Amino acid sequence: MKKILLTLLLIQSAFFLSACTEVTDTTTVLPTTITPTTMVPPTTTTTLTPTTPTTVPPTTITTTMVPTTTVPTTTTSACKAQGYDYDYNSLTYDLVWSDEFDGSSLSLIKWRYQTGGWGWGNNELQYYTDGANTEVADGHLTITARKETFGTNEYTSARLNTVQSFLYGKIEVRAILPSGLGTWPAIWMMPTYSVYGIWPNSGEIDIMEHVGKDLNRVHHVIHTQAYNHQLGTQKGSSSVVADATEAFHVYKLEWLPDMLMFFVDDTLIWIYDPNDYTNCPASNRWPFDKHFYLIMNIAIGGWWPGDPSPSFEMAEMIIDYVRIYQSPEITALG
Ligand SMILES: [Ca+2]
Repeated sequence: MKKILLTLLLIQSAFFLSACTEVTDTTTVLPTTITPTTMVPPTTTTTLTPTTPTTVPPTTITTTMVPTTTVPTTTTSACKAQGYDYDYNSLTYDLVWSDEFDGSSLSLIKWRYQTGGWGWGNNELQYYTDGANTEVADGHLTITARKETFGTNEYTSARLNTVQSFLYGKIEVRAILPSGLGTWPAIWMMPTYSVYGIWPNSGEIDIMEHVGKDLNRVHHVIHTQAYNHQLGTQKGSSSVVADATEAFHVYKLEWLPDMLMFFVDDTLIWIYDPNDYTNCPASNRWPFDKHFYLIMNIAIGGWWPGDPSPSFEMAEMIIDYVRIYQSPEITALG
């Protein structure tokens, strides 16, 4: 059953890929250099600021910023993402978590601010504040990046994490992306606990990334121990969403026990299935069997997006809702 369904999925995927213009090859995605939360520095951030950020490559910086965990980085030999027997087309889903942003303030029961201005391992320029760069009104959450001085940072913005974490499910975020050179919005997921070791060993799922210098190209990327930008082996894909910075689209992840499916609206853009690359995926290719939380942010500057233009003043990401569904059939698989 699984193989038949997978075949159907791949046919379906091929159809969508052929129907979608300008889908790129999975090996050509630009490096994704978002830094995981395990690398968040202590409150005295200056000690972790790159000493020569304009010349030190990301790999070196990231390596020097891994202070928080002692979890071994060795991987298990057990095959992952295998042995799950389910009928994809028969799965049912229940809404288990959502924020429609219908109120007048951000729910701090659902979200927490991640603050700081230390470059986040990517030479980013913004300081993430704890409320001054977000607004909830008219059914929307708006994250605003601004050119304004905050300490030693020349820009401010916000980065929000869900308090709750999740294992498998559908994650849907309906959003209008910001535009402007140097902007780097992301909707992504990081592991709650680094069970398989520090980044990238415990994984990172980038549901949506966009950089202003490549307007309207939406990226979907995963990082693992075997596949990550430090090695130049990250897996991902992208497509052009012609009005991504002007109109709402739904950026969706379907996270199954054996594959990750990335959608824009109802169009399947890419599937990550580690069995496509190896006969017995271990955690170095499939760390996605642990709980992850969702992150939404706008970074400014950094190695991938480059500097904003001198005329940059502000940019907004408008989020209509975040909805997370889980399937009892998948949950029952254990
Ligand atoms: Ca809404």
